[in-house]
Amino acid sequence: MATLTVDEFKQDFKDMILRLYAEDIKDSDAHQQFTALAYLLREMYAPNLKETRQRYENDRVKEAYYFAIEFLPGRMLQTNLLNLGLSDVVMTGLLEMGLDVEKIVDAEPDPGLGNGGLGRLGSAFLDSAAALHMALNGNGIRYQYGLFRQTFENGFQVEMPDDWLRGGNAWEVRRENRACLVRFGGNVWMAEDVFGRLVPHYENTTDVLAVPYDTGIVGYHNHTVNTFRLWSAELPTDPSRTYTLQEKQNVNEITEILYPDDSNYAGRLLRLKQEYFLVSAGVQSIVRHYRKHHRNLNHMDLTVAIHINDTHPAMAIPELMRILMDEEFMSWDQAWALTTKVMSYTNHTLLAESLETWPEDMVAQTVPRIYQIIQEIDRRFRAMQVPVYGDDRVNRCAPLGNGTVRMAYLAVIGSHSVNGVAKLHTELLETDVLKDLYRIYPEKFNNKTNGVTMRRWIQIANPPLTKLLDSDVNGDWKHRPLDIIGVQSFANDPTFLKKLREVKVKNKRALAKRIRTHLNIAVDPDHALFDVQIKRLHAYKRQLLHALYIIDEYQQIKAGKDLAVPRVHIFGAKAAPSYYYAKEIIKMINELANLINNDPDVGDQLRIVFVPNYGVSEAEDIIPAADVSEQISLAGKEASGTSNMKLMANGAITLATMDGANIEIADAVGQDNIVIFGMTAAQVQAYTNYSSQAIFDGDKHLQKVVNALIDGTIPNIGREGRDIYNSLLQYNDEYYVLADYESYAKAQDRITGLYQDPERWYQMAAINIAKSGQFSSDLTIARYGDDIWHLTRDQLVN
Ligand code: B1N
Repeated sequence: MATLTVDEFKQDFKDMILRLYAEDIKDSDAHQQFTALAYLLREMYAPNLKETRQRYENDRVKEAYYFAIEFLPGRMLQTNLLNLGLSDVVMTGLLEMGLDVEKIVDAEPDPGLGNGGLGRLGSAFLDSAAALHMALNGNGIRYQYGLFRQTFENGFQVEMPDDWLRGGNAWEVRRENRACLVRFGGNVWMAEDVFGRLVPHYENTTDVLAVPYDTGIVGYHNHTVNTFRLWSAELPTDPSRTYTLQEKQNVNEITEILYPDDSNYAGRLLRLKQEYFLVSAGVQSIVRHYRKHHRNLNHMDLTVAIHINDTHPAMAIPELMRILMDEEFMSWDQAWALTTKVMSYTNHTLLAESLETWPEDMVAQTVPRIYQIIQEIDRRFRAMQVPVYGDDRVNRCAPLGNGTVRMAYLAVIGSHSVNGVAKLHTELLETDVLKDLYRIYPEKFNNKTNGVTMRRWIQIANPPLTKLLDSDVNGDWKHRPLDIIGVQSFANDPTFLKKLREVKVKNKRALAKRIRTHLNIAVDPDHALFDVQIKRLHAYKRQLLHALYIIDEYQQIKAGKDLAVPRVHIFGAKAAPSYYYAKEIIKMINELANLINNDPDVGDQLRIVFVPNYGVSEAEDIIPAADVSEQISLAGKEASGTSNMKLMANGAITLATMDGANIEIADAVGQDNIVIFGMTAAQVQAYTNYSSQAIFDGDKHLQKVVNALIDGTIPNIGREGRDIYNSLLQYNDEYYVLADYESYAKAQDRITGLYQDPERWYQMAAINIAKSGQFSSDLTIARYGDDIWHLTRDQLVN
């Protein structure tokens, strides 16, 4: 915690603006003011960053490195203010100087270095680890362009580049003195050196300089500041060599863009290069750091853990093997024993199309030495396991197969721990996706249900709720997440429930105001139910199911039947630019919005708001204002989900299938405080003779709803409507939308009934908030630290 008076802050701020811009505050703009603030904060935590690093080194503290191809940090100004304990002083000071705090906050670019939940989870973990004094470092890629900015033109998604670094990044420090060389391509062969050791010889390789940029991750009200390192690709500074423009472009392109495919494996060469670039730079820098204090790497596992977040960084396994053998001259057996002790792996998906496999020839050409090592891992795995498990099973789960490198299998075989991200997900890994390897290595498998950081999603995003919890709830919910259970004792207290309702209405009014100014849509925060679905646009997440219900509501209204409760349906979703079907869904929902929002027959009963460019900052505005949380994926497809957790913590009622972490939310709050519908994963698995046409033919009501896609009800969707219609009928509805429709519509009707009884509704909301503590990423990361990495940490009392 930093100490500073309001007057000192004002003076420091003024001086900083002068030093940076040679200007008075009154002449500076919001971006300059943000930057000056960021620099001030950086100066304040810099000593702690240095001391944290020195403490880890001097005390030989075990450190874990979280390798991930994406992170999604969100804006950092408010997080750092909160964690340093400076929010009040700085807010007061800025107000006294007559500055517009909201404008300053909004001037910070939101780093879109991830697609969705996977990247956001990594950032939540870094935040939580620092809060718990855990030595966890982030290791990722500094993409020059983050995930595209989404705009709508005539209802179509249009992608714009996200040039987030244009105004500079105030939080990072470039550390050219810690750069590493990463080798690509060329030829490699093994030959004896003068000592008779087998070493690789390389020719015609392309060398790329990996330059790290470090950002401090400030712990909550403590002295820990951890390091979040992002690598940027540059030309090596080799004075004996000149480079052509083409060569420069080939190098720069490695860290130029983030692949915009959420949960989808693209198989592009550039992505493979990104993966090896991240892994090689990261592992080299870990080894170099370790070597400063140790004569050899024999006991590296005692102070180093490397975590592979999904398979994208799985080449960390052969890369560490390479360094241990080629540069440290360890035997295979010793290197392998060490590598598997250091490495651990999290799987994030069950979708077949997301499981990464790389063509062997592509790997052989791009990273030849790594390919040799993977071949040897494969050979030894087979030699060891075939006698025990037989050819068939081993063939099914070896690292090499069908001419490809199977990254998930490589990750399992090379790690000591493999975890899924929700109970159901882990179970399905064990019984289905990874069942052969589970049979061989049952002891490696474990579950770590995801979590979210309540500092960002309650304290920062929802100040009114924070205030209510602070004044009424006993215990220390800000430090001990489970203490939020204190809300439960108010579940029958009408005074508290009234205050909770006032909190929600206040947040809804704030969101309504933003919707009015930015999107020019009028929504009624006082009477309408805010029904929210915010996540990537993906067929398995079934935004279509939600949209069909809105058509249903609209048809009711047109038939002269008023809705019992007015609704605002809020969507936020980016589609991968190449995901044609997902973009058609966006177009359809936008045209449906156009129709409904402008139909005088609808009056105030129904609105659709499609918030463009959904990301972390948009989520901070929407989530506190949500009444209903739509978590309606086909059961067995969503590994966990995390917006479900943020929304419940903000008092939204979950409308869900029994999928991912929804199941654990249902267990926590009980069947009376959640609305569940649809098939279970087991029912989906057993439903082998599904005919969407049969369901359609047997349900007049459903026919009318689905026909709206093609009968001209919704203008301007000729082609999209037909394609979506065909996906449901001609192509037998891959995600069982029609099979679950009736159950979903009934669940929505239950929601309507519940909402009409405000006391009952806010009782449910209170219980959801009370039970959200178990989904704090503080608890999740503590379990990673205890069970997988064996790190020291602060004890959480609960
Ligand atoms: O990871 C989240 C989960 O909560 C979600 O259920 C899951 O869908 C998500 C390749 C992915 N799985 N796989 C990805 C993202 C980008 C990419 O290029 C795969 N994202 C998830 C956190 O566990």
